[in-house]
Order: sequence, then C-alpha cells, then structure tokens
Amino acid sequence: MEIVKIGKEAMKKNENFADKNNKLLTDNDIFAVDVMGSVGSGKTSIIKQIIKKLKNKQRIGVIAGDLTTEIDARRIEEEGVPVIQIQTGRVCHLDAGLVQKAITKFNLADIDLLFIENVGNLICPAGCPIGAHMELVVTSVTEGPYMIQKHPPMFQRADTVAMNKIDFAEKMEISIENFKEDLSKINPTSKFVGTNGLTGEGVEELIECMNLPQ
Ligand SMILES: Nc1nc2c(ncn2[C@@H]2O[C@H](COP(=O)(O)OP(=O)(O)OP(=O)(O)O)[C@@H](O)[C@H]2O)c(=O)[nH]1
Ligand SMILES: [Mg+2]
Repeated sequence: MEIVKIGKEAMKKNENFADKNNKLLTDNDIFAVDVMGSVGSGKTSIIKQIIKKLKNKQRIGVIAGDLTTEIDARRIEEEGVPVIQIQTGRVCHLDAGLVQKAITKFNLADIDLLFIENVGNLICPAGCPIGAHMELVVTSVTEGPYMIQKHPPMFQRADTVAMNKIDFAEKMEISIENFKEDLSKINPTSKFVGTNGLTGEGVEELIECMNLPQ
C-alpha cells in the first residue's frame, strides 16, 4: 500500500511540473511537440526532416533525451538549430522536471516551435506527461506488424502517428493500411502518415496533419 501511495505522489508531482511547463511554453508563444517512439524508429531523423522543411519559416529548438550520449543532439545541431541534451542515465523516459530544466536553458524569446525527443521506447513515456502541446509517435515498419495493437497506452495518447521506414514495407511484407486500421480502432482521432526519415517522403503531409505553425 505504501508503494502505491508513493507512486501516486510522484505522478502528481510530475503532473504539476508538466502543467508549469505547458504554461511557461504557452506564455512564451512556443508550440511544443513530445516526440515518442521505439528505440531506432526514426525520431531524430523525422525531427531533422521537419527542421529542414520549416527552419526558414519558424525558429525551432530541440530537446534531445537519451540515456548517456550526445549523438542525437549533434545530429540535430547539423541543421543549425539550438539543442539541449538531457541525459537520463538509466531512466527510460523524460519527466516534466527534467524537461523544465532544459526549457529554461533556451532563450525562450527566440523559439517558436520546440521538439522534445523522448527516450526511445513505446512503454514508459506513455505514463509521463511533460507539458507538450502535442504528442507525435514515430514507429516503424521494421518493428513488425503488431506494434500499434501491442502498445495501446502509447497509441491512445498520440495526436499523430508517423509510420516510418515505409521503404521496408514490401521486404517486411507489411501493409501500411493495416497499421492505419489498427490505430483507428484504438484512437479514432489520431492522424496517421507514412514517412521515410531518410528521404523526407511524407514529411510535408506529416507537418500538415500536425497543423504545425508554418
Ligand atoms: N531505411 C530507412 N532507414 C531509416 C528511416 N528513418 C530513419 N532511418 C535510419 O534508422 C536509424 C535510426 O534512426 P534514428 O532517427 O536515429 O532513430 P531514433 O528513433 O531517433 O533512435 P533512438 O534515439 O536511438 O531511439 C538510422 O540509421 C536512420 O538513418 C527510414 O524511413 N528508412
Ligand atoms: Mg534519436
């Protein structure tokens, strides 16, 4: 019983931080997207492709969450936008307190659009809101045909799902339409777009679906 109580307190504390983050971002006219998805699904690649398409119109910032490395932050820096790396050590998701520390390191007056790349996995980030305005889940064909069915908490939360690595659909004998159907059963309001993080295919449609400021 004690353990349940502590868990609830921790969740409440996180929710308070998430509310504060949301207010801070909104007050500064920043639209923030929490980018979640499995390890290696293409989160960083899709963020880079969105930046390529929007960086001349919007001032973009990125928070890159990872266990120990700075690899993704360096990859995003190549696009010429400010990046703050959060290293979680062994923790499998970002929490709102960590995100608050990172947000306050930006010059908030210089950012219109903030992408927050969560730690790669389809389970833990689903239970931990960080105060973003929108949730994008990047999943990929190479994870097999059952990812959406097997991870309802994550996909129920998603505002938009990018089904990435569509170039592998034929090799994997996977139908993109089946994923779309799976999603519509558990989350009828979520948008769904097939993408290729290497070529940028589908990314313009993704930007439109997310209704990102342009
Ligand atoms: N074939 C193919 N490869 C892709 C695609 N998108 C990304 N990749 C490759 O997949 C690998 C992982 O991509 P990342 O963008 O690093 O994935 P991630 O989700 O950010 O990975 P973590 O942050 O480590 O969880 C890289 O080698 C990418 O070049 C795609 O649409 N098709
Ligand atoms: Mg990444």
